[in-house]
Amino acid sequence: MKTSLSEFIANLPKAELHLHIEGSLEPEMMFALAKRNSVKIPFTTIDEVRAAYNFRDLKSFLDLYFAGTAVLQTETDFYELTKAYVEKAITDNIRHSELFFDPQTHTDRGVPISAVFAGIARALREARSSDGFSSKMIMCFLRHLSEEDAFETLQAALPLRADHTDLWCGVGLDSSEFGNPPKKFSKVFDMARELGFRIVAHAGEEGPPEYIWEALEILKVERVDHGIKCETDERLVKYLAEHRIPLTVCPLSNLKLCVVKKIEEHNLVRLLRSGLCITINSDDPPYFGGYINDNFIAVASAFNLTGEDLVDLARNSFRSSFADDEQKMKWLQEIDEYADNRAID
Ligand code: ES4
Ligand code: ZN
Repeated sequence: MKTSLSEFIANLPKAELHLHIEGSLEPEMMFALAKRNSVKIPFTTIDEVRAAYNFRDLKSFLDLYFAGTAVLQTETDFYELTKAYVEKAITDNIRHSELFFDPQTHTDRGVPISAVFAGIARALREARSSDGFSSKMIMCFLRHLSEEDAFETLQAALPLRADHTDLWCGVGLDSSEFGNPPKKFSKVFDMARELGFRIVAHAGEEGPPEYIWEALEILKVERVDHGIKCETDERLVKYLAEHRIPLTVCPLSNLKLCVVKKIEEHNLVRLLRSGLCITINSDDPPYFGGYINDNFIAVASAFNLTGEDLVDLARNSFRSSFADDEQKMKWLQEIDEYADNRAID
């Protein structure tokens, strides 16, 4: 069967490994929740919100992102937010998604951490039973806060672990990178590892290759979120390739945050060709102008990617996931069948 590039991408089974659930808040929902919860937001129209999605760098985005999250107050809000993302993910043919969430963004405003966990988990479990949609939750520490704060968050979350063993599998690190190196969190990540959590961290999004080394050697991450600043360190690129450490790359995010000037200048295809395990993800889709398929299309068009390249990227997403091996084999088989039956026109 011959299909167009966009159809090939849309129907390709895939996993999403880098998505901040709070960053999936669409402006329409921001307004609806602001009204329901009587929270003031610094916008009067949806167009005004979209017009504000104009960023210079990571910091300028985070300021708006944190302001937007203020409308999230109750378990129901987190449930509706997650449900909306999952519905979109299912139509995009995402089979499995690993969601980042930042409890500190909410507990600092007085929202109970249990409401955050419960709302997200309820939507994910419903999607699992109604649509077979698979997912995991990865709790991230905000790196602009202290390691002590991160410890407090982990302590507060641990009593919730028993009720979320089906979903909560890992711990990550996000927020503003410069001046907040991974080594700042060495002890709390030691503890998370000892507790059996899978470990990831944002590193080399804007920051230097040294931060990626620290994420690997000190935090002992299994995947690097972004990681695209690795390229100036030849030894690091070789290490990432040899050990097949996955990078969860978010092309439209990098474009919107001015990490790259044009999508044609993105290095992910070069890194893929150098043997790195690259995956494509959406990060904070409404803020960056696209969900996962939009990210695939932008890259595929700019670099004339073949069907094989796209299949390769989708395979990487399943292989790099924290799902169990049996489940991964099923998805990889599904991809094989897909690839055997379709060609891009
Ligand atoms: C984020 Cl794009 C990005 N980078 C770092 N931390 C984040 N949290 C939400 N989006
Ligand atoms: Zn991110």
